[in-house]
Formats: sequence, structure tokens, C-alpha cells
Amino acid sequence: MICMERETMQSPHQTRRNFLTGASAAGTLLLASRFSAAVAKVPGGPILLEARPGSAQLLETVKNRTSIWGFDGAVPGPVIRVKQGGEVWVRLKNSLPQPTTIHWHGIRIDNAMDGVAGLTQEPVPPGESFDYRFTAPDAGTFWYHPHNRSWEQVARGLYGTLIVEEPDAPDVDQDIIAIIDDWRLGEDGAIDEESFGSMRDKSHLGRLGNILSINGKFTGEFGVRSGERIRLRLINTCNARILKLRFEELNPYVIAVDGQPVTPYELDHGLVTIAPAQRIDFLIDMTGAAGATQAITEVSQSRLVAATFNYNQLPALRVRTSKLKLRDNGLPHPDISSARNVDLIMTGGAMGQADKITYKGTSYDMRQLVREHGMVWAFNGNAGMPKEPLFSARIGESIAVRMDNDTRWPHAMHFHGHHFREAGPSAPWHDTLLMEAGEKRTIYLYADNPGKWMIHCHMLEHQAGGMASWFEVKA
Ligand SMILES: [Cu+2]
Repeated sequence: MICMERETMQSPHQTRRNFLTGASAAGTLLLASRFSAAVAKVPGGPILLEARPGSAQLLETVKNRTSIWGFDGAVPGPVIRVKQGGEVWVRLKNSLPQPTTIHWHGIRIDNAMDGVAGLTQEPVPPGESFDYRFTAPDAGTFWYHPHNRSWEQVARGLYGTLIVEEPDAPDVDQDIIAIIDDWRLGEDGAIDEESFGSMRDKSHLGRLGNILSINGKFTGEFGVRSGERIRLRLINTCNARILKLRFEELNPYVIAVDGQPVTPYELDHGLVTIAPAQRIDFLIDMTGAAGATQAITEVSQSRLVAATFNYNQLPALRVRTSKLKLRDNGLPHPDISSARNVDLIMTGGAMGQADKITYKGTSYDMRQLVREHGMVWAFNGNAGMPKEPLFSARIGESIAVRMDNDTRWPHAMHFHGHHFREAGPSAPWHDTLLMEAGEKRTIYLYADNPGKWMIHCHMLEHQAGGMASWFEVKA
């Protein structure tokens, strides 16, 4: 039994004033197409992506730009687009002061290209390069980020969007990406580096920021015309914050979850929850009047404007009446009736019950483990990447993972290389599933991608604090 003071949603750095500073709506008009620099490409060769220091204007009221790490020095990094079934070829150059990798989140990828340091590749040392080359089987919204010290590297701004385009482009007027992140900044705009990897963050809710950003800016403003149909791709790149967004006066349809199409549905009271690493694609018919403004607010902490849609003065277009359903990616379904059961029991964390936890083959009581190794969570009684996989599957085997969140905290469970679903005819595919405190959920996975695949909590401090394992799919 470990007792720590319960984390409130307010960290010491997280005053309301600070938070509001980051969310004021006044700002320059940004069009979707201007969000990201074009990718640098060698003709007939790879896209060049350099992980390096840069800066971003994250605070509206402070002149200081924030020193960040970003792909091509920017946050977010360049948008990478590829046609479904097409090849992504990226040459990562590491100009950071520490080793790094790129993980292509949600892509059912060739194992050697999955970018997990220590499992699928050695991390790329400073000054060196690594080629990622793979095909993207599923159309949808994905993202990329390092998988080495991700609790620090993602928090410093290393991430970007990977869009796999449908062969027949959906009939929309604008395709808007909204990457939402939170940052822990000081009054001068500098990233709070002292608290990286702090035991308090690890054992509680993870590193929550005091500033929101949308597409690397303190405000997201989108110009629209009345009657337009918009595809909005929301991506949560926060280390740990579960975003709760409310669409004010907007009527969005969810059309995809974690990159995979769903039968379109409306939001309940315009509210949506997006856990770290999750993506949701929306279809929105913009029915406001010319000159109007509509907003998306973030309500997990206080009511903050996350994005605004500013209607221009052009005459309204006729609003489309048709529903838009994206074409299914045709993922092979797990066989629920014959699936083999595997248990995944999460324990630990502040106020968690855990008798003994094994770490690198040695058994510890929890206080000792925290003190000596900074580990505080376990899957099936084991903290950190174990030598043996959580399970081993044959290709073509269906696995039922019975997840039991026996902790006082939520977790965003991510499986690599595969999508999975719960039972039920309309259960969506996921690559990341939010498990509330005390919740039990069974997910079904069809093992069809050979290799060693990580399973972890995508609250990156929880991952660093022990919530990491792997499974193997054997040919
Ligand atoms: Cu977690």
C-alpha cells in the first residue's frame, strides 16, 4: 500500500490565470493550409525530417518564444500525406542532444519500422540518421512521435500528423487538422524542465500542462464559409491530459476513431472525450450565418476556447443533406467466440494496492521500488518492459485481453501494430483505449502482424513509471 497526496487537477504551476493566458481567442487568422511547412523531399527519395531544437509562440501575452524540440524545428512537425497503400519513406536526422526514434502511431506497420527503442530498433544517436520505409495500409488520421524518452521528447514538442488519404477523397470543402497539446510553462514561456519525470507526475495523473496549444499556437482560428462541409481531424498529443471538448452550436458527426471509419454518429450534448494519443475525425456542416463565430471549448479543467470558426461574409453555400460515411479499411475481425483469454491487470500508482512488484527479475515492495528505481506501476505484477512477453500469439490467432484497471487512476492503453475492438456489432476499432479507474474491459485483437509489439499506457509518465509490456506475434 502506498499513500500519496491525491493529485488535484491543479498543479503548482497551473493557475487559472496561466491557463487562461494560453486560451484567449484573439489572434491571427490561420488557414489550415498554413499550419505546417511543406515536407522536404529528395526527388524519388525520402522525406527529410530533422529532429532539432526550435521555438514556438505558445503564449499570447509574453513576447518570449518557447524553446522546443520539433521535427524540422517546428511544433507540430510537417504534415506527411500518403495515399492508402502507398509508401512512406522518411529519413530521420537526429540533431537533438539525446538519442531518438519515430513511432508511427496507429499504423499497422512492418515491425522493424515501428520505432520502439530497445524493442524494434536501437535509438538513433545524436548526429546520425535512420530511414523509415513502410506502406500505410489504412486510410485515416495518424500521428508520429519519438518512442525514446517520450515523456520528455513529446512534451518538448516532437510530434506531427500522418494522413493516409482515401483513394476517393471524401466530398468536403476543407480538411482541417487540430492537434491539441498541453504544456507546462513558466511565466517567461520556458518549458518547466525540472519536473520532467517527476515521481509526483508518474504516480498520479501524469504531466498535466498549464497551457493549451492547437497546432503549436496559443489559439486555433479557422476561416469558414457558411454552408461548407468540414472534416476536422482532432489529435490529442498531450502527455497525459484527457481532453474533454464541447462543440458550441456546432453539430459534428464522428466519422472515424483512431484512424478507422465508424458508422457516423452525433455527439451527446456536443461533448467528446479524447484520451492521449487518440484521434477522432468529425464531419461538420457549418450552418452559422456570415460573420458569425463558433467555438470548440476544452472543459476538463476550466472552460477554455480551444478553437474558433470565423465565418466570412460570402453568401452561404447550400448545406449538404447527404451523410458521409468513410469506406471501411477492411480490417480482419477477431473471432470473439474462439479467442484465447489473456489477463492484463494494472496495479500501483498513488493510493494503489500492490503487495510485491517485480522489476528486472527482482521482487520489491512498492515503497522500495519507488525509492530505488522510480517505478510505481505494474502490469500483471511486473514493472517496466519484462524479458518475457505478456502473451505470444500465432498469426491468425484471436486474443481476448481482459484488462482490469485495479488502480485509482485512468489509463490510455495502447497496443502497437494492431487495432482491436470490444465485443458488440458496432464497437469501434481502437489503437488506444481509455480505461477509467476501477474499470474492467475486454478487447479482442486479431494477431496478424508478425513481430514484437509494445503494449503501454499512453500517459507517458505512467509508461515511464512501469506501465509497459509487449506481445509477440509469430509466423
Ligand atoms: Cu496510465
